Parts: sequence; C-alpha cells; structure tokens
Amino acid sequence: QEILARKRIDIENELLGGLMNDIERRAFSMPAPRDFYGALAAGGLSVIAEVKKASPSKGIIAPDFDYAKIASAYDGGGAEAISVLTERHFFQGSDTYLAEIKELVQIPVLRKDFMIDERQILESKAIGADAILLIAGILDDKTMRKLYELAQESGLHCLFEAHNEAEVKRAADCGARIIGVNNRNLKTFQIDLATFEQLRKFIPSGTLAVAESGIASSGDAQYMRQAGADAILVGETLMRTEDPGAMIKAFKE
Ligand code: IGP
Repeated sequence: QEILARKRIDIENELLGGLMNDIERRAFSMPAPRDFYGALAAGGLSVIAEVKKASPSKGIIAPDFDYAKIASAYDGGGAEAISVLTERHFFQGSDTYLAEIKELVQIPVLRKDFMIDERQILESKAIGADAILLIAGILDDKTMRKLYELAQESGLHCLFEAHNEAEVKRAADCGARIIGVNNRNLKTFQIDLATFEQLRKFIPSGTLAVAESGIASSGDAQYMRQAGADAILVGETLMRTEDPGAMIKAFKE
C-alpha cells in the first residue's frame, strides 16, 4: 500500500508536470519493441535475469551497483531477457538504468515496476521497455484490461503476476499469454517455492509459465522446471554471484 501511494505521487509529479507530451513524442519515435514472448518461448528453461539494487525485504543487495556491467554479463551469459527494477523509493531503481541497459544488450528488457496508471504504458515505451509487469494483486479487472490493451497497442508484451489461484484465473481471463507466479508473498515477503508448483495447473496450456522469486540454486531452478516452468525470473541470487554467466548456465542444466 505504501509503495502504491508513493507511485501515485510519482506519476502525478512526472507525468502531469507538462511532461506527457514529451513522453508521447518519445514513445512514438521509439523503434518496435523486441519480442519478449518469443525470447521466452524458444524452448528449454528460459532465464529472465533481474537488475535490482535493493528491495524492501532485503535492503541493499548490491552496494557497488554496476548495472551496465551486470546487464552485459546477463546478456553475454545466456539470459533470454533482462528485468530492470525502475521503482525508486523501495527498490532504488531508475528509468535511466533501463534506458541505458536497453542500448547495451541485444535481448528484450522487462520494466519491473508497479503499473497502476494508463500513462505509465507510454512512459515504459518511451524509456525503451519491451515488456511490462502487470501485478494482478494490485489491479482490478477493469484497470488490468485497460493497461493490457494499451500495452498491446504500443507493441509491449505483458508479464502478468499472480500469487494465488484467483489471480492466475483473472490474468488468464484477461487474455494473458505470459503468467508469472510470484513465490514471494508481496505483503509478508515470505518465500515458498511450492507456490509455483501449486498454481501451475491453473495456467492454461499455450500460456507461458514463469516462476518468480526465491530461486537460489540450480536445484531450485530444476524444481521450477519440473513443476512446469517455461522460464524463471531471478534477481537477488544473480545480483550476488561473482559469475552470473556460470550461474545462468547452471540454472539451465
Ligand atoms: C526476483 P528474487 O527473489 O530472485 O530477487 O526475485 C523477482 O521475482 C522480484 O524482484 C519481484 C518483484 C515483483 C519486484 C517479483 N515480483 C514485483 C518488484 C515488484
């Protein structure tokens, strides 16, 4: 709730301050987004590697945060896509990180943020995102559909995030082609990898299933794959390792 309250203030400040025209202009001058769905659907276990400096549950994860170096290591290390936190106050993210990383890498880039307002879609396009996150738990059906529709008009793919059966079903009913199950409860921050396994069966066939959060070893990655994950989304573990490429490789074995 606190994160969403801050997000609303951010949106008003940035987007209402006469900046919307500029964002629109930039959004429409961007090249077509990269194919996030296609990157994940290529077969085997795909890895979405996350660039995240800090989080509310873990505090500072990467004190000497060299996001360009990390993103290059992910790209060269065989990740299928990169997720970049852009939320400022709780994750110490930035739109600039995403924009710079997009220029640096070849693979699609997911904007990891709390999308609650229509204006954030064009903003995402303008900063170079190829895909956005839609968290079912913070959106009502009407807003989720509207954001999805606008994203599709902008050529952005959507990763829908769910944490219980009802949310998976709402995302599926909305027409989601990629559904992520967050193993972390966003209210308590508790991790339970069995969440993915329990909810996988509610994700329709033909829809990509992404296991998110708490993946700390190649054993965890294998568990997610055996439970039916097409992709895993890994942040903290990859941020803390010396050799992200080796770890991505181990996840896929
Ligand atoms: C990554 P982890 O435990 O590997 O660092 O988790 C990712 O799933 C997590 O950052 C995340 C997230 C979110 C962050 C999942 N859903 C929504 C912000 C907002």
